[in-house]
Amino acid sequence: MSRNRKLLLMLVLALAVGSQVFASVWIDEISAVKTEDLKSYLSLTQEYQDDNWYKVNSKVSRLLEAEDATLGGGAVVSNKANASGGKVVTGFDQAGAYMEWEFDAPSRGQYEIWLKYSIPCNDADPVVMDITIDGKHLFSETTDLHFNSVKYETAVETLECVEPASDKGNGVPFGFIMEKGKHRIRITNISGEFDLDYIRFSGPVKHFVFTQGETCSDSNGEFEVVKGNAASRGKAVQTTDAPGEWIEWTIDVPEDGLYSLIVRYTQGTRGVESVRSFKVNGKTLFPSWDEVVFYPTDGWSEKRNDWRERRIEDPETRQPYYLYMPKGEITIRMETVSGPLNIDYIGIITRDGEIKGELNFWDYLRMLWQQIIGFFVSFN
Ligand SMILES: [Ca+2]
Repeated sequence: MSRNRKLLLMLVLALAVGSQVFASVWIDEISAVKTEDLKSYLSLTQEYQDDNWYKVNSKVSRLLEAEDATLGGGAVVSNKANASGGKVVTGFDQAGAYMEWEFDAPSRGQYEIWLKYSIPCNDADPVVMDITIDGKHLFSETTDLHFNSVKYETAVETLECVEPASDKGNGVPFGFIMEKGKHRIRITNISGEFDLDYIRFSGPVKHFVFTQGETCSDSNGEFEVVKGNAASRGKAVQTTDAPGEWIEWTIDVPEDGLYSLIVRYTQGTRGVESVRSFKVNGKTLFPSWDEVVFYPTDGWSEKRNDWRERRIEDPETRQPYYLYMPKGEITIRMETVSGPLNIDYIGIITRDGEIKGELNFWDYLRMLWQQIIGFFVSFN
């Protein structure tokens, strides 16, 4: 083989190897872009259903302390009284700050992710973050998640679920799919600031806790306990139409979470709108709580069941207000603005909670009896 031929062969070989290397790098880059071609959560729900990704049971609940995470980008552990574990992570206030946990998923399924955090002041900018699981985004929304929307009396401490920003407080929280076993969960700051106490992985949290209307304290001690057909335990409290008179109940919050207020009531005077103001722990949390309107039900539950359940909602969006309530006792105060109103019970309920009022055997028997009487009255 001549020298020129050898050189030519070497050149051909070099070109062949070089183009191979170039091609594989190029293909890697293309596929990297492809994995980031993300779909929205909504468009994935059918796929999730087809692949049997069910939401995990509400009893599955795992709490990971922020202070146990691997930290970077300026995030550091700080002591804080009253925080879970006595510590939080601060310095999550600049782009690129991150926290990463290893989460051992107890079963295959869709997990809700909740974050317990506090913001520096009432009107702080929302926190925007990015969440990856095992280094990947599950759906497009995880690159741009907004926090800081839930109100509570302290205003700066909240527990919030990762959910669609457009649908805060009333939508379906995102489900993060994970196979059983260990996963790396990382949150990265895009903008804003918060101190994180812990992160919780769980199924939908369900609670409904209520107290009897008649188990209350009031401004003049003269609120009358009345019998009500189909009332829980057969009794309710009659609140007066005298403006400024109030009635107050105490409720035990079973676990830290988001709850709305629920009232079972009758208002049997036609053409009258009864108005009440509400306070939780002595504070009016929303401007509309100064005048909550109760429209007439069909009667006072004297002959049949006229009770209605109602969550206290935003009058504009008609969606219930969700409040962050820490475990422990709270007080709910209702003050008369105008009109009469009977209260069977008042309670707090989580988004997925089921309303199951406590009707006993005698309540059901009384309802049945009223129905029999009603049948004969209408028959004659
Ligand atoms: Ca903590």
